[in-house]
Amino acid sequence: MNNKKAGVYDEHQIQVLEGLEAVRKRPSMYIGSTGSRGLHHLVFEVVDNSIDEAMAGYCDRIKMIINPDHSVTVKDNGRGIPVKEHLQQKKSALEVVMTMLHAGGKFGGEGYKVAGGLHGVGISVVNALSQWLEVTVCRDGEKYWQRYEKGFPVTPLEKRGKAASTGTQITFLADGEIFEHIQYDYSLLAQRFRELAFLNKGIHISVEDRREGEKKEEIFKYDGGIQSFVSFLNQNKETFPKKPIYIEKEKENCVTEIALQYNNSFNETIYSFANNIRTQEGGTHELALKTALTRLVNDHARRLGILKENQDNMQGEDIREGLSTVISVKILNPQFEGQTKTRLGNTEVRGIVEQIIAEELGTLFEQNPSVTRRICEKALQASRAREAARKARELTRRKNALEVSNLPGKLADCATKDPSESELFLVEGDSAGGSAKQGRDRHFQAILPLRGKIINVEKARLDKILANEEIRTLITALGTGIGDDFDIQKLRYHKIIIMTDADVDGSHIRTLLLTFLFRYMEPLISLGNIYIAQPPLFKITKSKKIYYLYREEELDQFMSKHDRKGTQVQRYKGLGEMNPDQLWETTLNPLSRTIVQIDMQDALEANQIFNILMGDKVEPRRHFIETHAQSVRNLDI
Ligand code: 0RA
Repeated sequence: MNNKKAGVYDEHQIQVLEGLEAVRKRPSMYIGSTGSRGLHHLVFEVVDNSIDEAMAGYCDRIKMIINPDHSVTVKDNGRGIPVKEHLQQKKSALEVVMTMLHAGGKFGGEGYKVAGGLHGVGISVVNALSQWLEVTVCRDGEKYWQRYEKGFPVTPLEKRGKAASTGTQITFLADGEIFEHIQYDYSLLAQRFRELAFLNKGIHISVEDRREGEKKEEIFKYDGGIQSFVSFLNQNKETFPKKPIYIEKEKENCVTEIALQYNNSFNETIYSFANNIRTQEGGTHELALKTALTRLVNDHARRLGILKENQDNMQGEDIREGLSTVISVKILNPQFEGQTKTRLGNTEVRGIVEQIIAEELGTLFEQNPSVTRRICEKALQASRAREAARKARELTRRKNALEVSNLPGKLADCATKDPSESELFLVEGDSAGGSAKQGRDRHFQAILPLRGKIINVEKARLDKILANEEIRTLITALGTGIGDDFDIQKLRYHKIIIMTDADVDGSHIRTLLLTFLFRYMEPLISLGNIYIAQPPLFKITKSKKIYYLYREEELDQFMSKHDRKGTQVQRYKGLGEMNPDQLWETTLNPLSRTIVQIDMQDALEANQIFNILMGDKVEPRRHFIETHAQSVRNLDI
């Protein structure tokens, strides 16, 4: 090594040697791992320095390139790393930054810099873990260049011509002896750069992959900052207000930005950041946001008379139902705590952020009363729904506990109490229900007529689902409870047979029922307890003989085989047109009927079925039910 040959073992040299040795000996201590995460961390580390320069207001363009040889270039138009001789070290400032641990922060002093956690370890760590690294600095009209290997300079700092602008360019090749592999995941890098572009509005960040067969380039630049971030999070959803609410304020050296917008889901999404680092575990800024927002919405709800004097305050979770929020703070000395060092600990931030929300968001609320009203009303609705869901859940729990004595009046139960021989028919409409009750074998067949429309459980909260009469009746009749309370041991019928008309309405009701069962009683499907009845489409009377046909094609076949004279064809429009005897013979009697089992033996297929049945699109759902009805597995014959 150059340094050793020179024989100069001054303080700086020893520090560098010890530092670089330590980093190469225990890389995980500095970058978390030597796997994929650690590898990508190198890039983030270098880019963070450019971002720091941008946060200080000196840089608005950053470019990252994955080169064909798997080295990475990061270039910015900041001030450029200082190159003058460092008085104490007798080295250029650049070399100090590149070789000494935690040297970066010694310059500049002021400004918002990333610290703690895995970030902020400094470029020297990247340098130490690189097979080689080359840095070009444009400053004071000059272009400077230097090369390093495994952290040590292998050339002196060279002047390489004139420079009209300023900036820093660093290219490094991660050391294959240190890392498990040096294959970068473009989308992982792009995702973080998109995030950085959201968090630092106006900065132009471009990402380019120049590797063979991977060539692509993207540009991230968001003048709306985190307001654009929230729009991005809510894309493809119905939103309110149209543009996310946005506030920005600096107070006591703490820059706070908040953007929020409701969407039509019931989920809450909070992304919080401190100095561009995602604070997964939250912390003082996130806590302040939640507390202040809850207080603000409750205050306004009372002022607007939406929340009456005798009513309790709404809870935070009610106010945040369907809310997407991004909060980003930039502070001077961030303290990161918690298991993964992703919780902001700075106590002073709490008061500052609460105050900013009260003032800034408070003003916006006053200036936009219609928006404020809608937010308050939405929260109140969520609060009522939560209360109703709690009561409804309790109710179904209690009902299940009381079992048979509380069975719904509409249910015509069977005589046997042995679930393994019991069948429950879910029948569309009262008239068909009446025929089925008369036509069934009451020893083992129970009938539950379903009158109204079944609620679409995908489009409603649990409270509304459980307020649905048909659903409640069904839950009570089956005896198992739902969701987390589901207990297969309590199932009262081992065969549950859905019996609906062979028309669009019937198929709709069947779909809604299956959707409910998938969502809240999934084991019934996977264990094969659910069946679909196959009532006939046609009744043909010929020479006092009766034929039942179950499919359209069968009619043509029948007609071509038989003489039409004296042939009466009746198309059944609904189950209600059959008398009890006919219903028994065609649809109920295990010896003559056909029923289709809905099964989910193949997990993959099940997943697909789930998606089809759960999706927004009606057509694939209908198609699924129709095709399943074709692939009849006749279990009774
Ligand atoms: C130390 C001091 C100054 C700038 C930088 C470091 C700096 C580092 C990096 C790393 C990548 N890009 C960078 N840009 C700047 C301030 C120098 C001055 O006062 O002019």
